[in-house]
Amino acid sequence: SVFEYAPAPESRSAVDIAPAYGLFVDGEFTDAADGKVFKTVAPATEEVLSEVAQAGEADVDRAVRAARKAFTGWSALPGTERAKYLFRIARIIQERSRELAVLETLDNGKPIRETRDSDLPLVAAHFFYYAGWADKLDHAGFGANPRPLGVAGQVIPWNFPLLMLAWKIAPALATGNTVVLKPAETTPLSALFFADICRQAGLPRGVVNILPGYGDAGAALVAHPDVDKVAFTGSTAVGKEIARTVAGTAKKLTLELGGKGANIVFDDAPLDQAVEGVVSGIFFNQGQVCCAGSRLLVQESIHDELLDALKRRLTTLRLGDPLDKNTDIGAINSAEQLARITALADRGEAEGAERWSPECELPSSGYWFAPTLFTNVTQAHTIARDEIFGPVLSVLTFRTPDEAVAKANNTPYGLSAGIWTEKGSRMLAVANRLRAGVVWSNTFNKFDPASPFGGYKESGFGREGGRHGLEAYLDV
Ligand code: TXE
Repeated sequence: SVFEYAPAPESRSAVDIAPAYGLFVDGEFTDAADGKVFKTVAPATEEVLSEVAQAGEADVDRAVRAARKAFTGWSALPGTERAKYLFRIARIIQERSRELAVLETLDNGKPIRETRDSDLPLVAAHFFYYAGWADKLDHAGFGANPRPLGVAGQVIPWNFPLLMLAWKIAPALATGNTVVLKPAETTPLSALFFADICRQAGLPRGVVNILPGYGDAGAALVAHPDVDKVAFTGSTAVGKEIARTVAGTAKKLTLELGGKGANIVFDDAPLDQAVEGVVSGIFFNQGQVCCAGSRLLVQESIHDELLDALKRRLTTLRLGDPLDKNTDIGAINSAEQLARITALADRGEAEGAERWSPECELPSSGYWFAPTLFTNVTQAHTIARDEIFGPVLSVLTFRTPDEAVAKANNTPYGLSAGIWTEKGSRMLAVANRLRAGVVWSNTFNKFDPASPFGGYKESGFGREGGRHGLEAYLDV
């Protein structure tokens, strides 16, 4: 790994952030048509990192036109040629991964260990994986000569800025589509660095366009009449709004929305391993993960033993400077998100659940929330139902596998679940009855670009990753 000899803390100077950035349209960085800009802030310190052009409707129109113009040439390229660009992009991401990891940690607030060891390797892996498909689409099981859809309008969130970009852009380009992507307003920087990487890779102009901005730019993109395909990852509320916008058109749509994942621990589970999985399930990226294991379902007979072990483990977590490679818990991404988490946790307490956090000192500036456990939680509690999207775990109990399945499925969401047991038969029987797009067993948060990811129920539809991820960008 290129990070093996990185010092702790990782150096802020590993990345050169310009004081201002433009939109990336038709291969050039440009101002917004109305000249608007917004500031992006490091959530760990509230330091202003840069001033970024803010896209509006006119910019969306300009970017979509650039993508449409580029589509003719890009879609006509042989797959082997598109693959070369994607391989090149993947290699540049690897070469620049230290810089990108530091950048992502600064703009998002998550620990460098995560950006360095999870996000960036997965981002590169995603481009490598889809590069491999670009010249094999005839063999993907969709019939001969499947066609790209055209211009893809993509809107992504702030929790995995570069990884969500990779999930969206790699399959779109591999299949011959062109892209207009809007990153989230709190994390625009890595997408703009990616724009620079596209230039470095010699990607033809207009194939990828990046429009930093707010929800209004996202809404304009989704509604643009010349966008053929919409891909969204974000809140369920906005996802439903987008579904309504798209409903009256011929656009294709995939949605990856919220979750309320259950981590189910049976009495025969390898306990230490389960504790690690439960901790990673909810505290990875401060719990700001759509597939977080935010509900712990523990078999009643081992409740006390597991909770004791869990609390002991939580007291060892290190919260603080995200650039320090020993840090486990970084900052919450924004003041708004911190307010949402705080309100839901307070509600848990008000509704009678028992709150516990390890002793930990929160830094005086930035957005921070201590790892939090709630016990005595019932299914009626708000914290057992609503997505918190923060480092807050709700603990419920069960007695039988049937009860575990019923409770795990008792949510409008259906994105992820985890099962901890030594019994293979039980694992398979339970997994098959869970209404969740991904079920992990004796592990959690494992990702592979070859594995499709996506939700059941209100967690959305369509799959990203794997061969299935190609289908979302093809007419078959
Ligand atoms: O989401 P939004 P927010 C959940 C999580 C979190 C909550 C709110 O529970 O607490 O959503 O987060 C763009 N048309 N998830 O407010 O608003 C917006 O600019 C088109 C789960 O950040 O959905 C950003 O780029 N686009 C989740 C993106 O949508 C619009 C990840 C996501 O922002 C828009 C994030 C509109 N009308 C939050 N309004 C997951 N599934 O992983 C906003 N946007």
